[in-house]
Amino acid sequence: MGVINATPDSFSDGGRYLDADAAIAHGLELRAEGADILDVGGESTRPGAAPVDEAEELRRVLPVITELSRHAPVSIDTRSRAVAEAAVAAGASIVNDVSASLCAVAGAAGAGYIAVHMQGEPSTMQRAPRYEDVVAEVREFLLARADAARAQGVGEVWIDPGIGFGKTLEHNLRLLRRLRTFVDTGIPVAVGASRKGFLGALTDGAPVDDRAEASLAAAVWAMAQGVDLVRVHDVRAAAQAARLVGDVAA
Ligand code: HH2
Repeated sequence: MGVINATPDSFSDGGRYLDADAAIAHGLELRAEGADILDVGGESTRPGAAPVDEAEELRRVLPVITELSRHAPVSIDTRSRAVAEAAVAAGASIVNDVSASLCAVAGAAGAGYIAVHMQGEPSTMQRAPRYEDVVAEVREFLLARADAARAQGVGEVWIDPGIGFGKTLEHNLRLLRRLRTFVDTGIPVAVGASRKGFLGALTDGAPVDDRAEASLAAAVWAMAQGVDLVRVHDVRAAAQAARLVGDVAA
């Protein structure tokens, strides 16, 4: 899955694809590089990000989804019911939901659904994330959301532990270390670690545009644990790695 952030403030590429033509061109490039799904978002959910007005979010994503869905499967990355509904009407075939609350939209539209775990809200989630047992709690939450999605008639469901969404470095590492716990549920698993802050912390402070190798390592780790979907900014390298991991694991 290749990331297209049509936002002014995303943590890694904010402002680069706010213009619809630039976002579409970037999406086509990611498709050519090997992305199976193009993930379009119009609201940054980075730690500390402020929520975006729905009308503005719609204005950012709809032209991009309308065009890109003619070329590839598109997911809408949103926390807003209205945006998810409009996006699937415009051609998105998957609802990628970091709020884990929009499965009814996916069910009604016959779309796929990605339930992501987040503790708290983006504006405050990194202040003091706390768990008794992060792996068990995230697993239990995601199983319940997958059940809810199926009850709403969703056919294609993924669960995503939500790396960086209300998690310390240690929480992120535990979730990555124990990805098999999620894979063993039998539900397809998605992981998004690309360029995230914990990779900076693990690489002596590499800035966000210098985390490509660490991001690739995280994606390869996830794929080798049996994860079905990796959400990445740098598709070319991840697609090559996916082919290699797929052949080795076959
Ligand atoms: N992470 C981000 C956004 N959407 N979706 C899923 N399924 N999993 C993730 O880990 C995930 C996600 C945050 O990354 P990004 O879109 O690059 O940044 P921003 O939220 O600043 O736009």
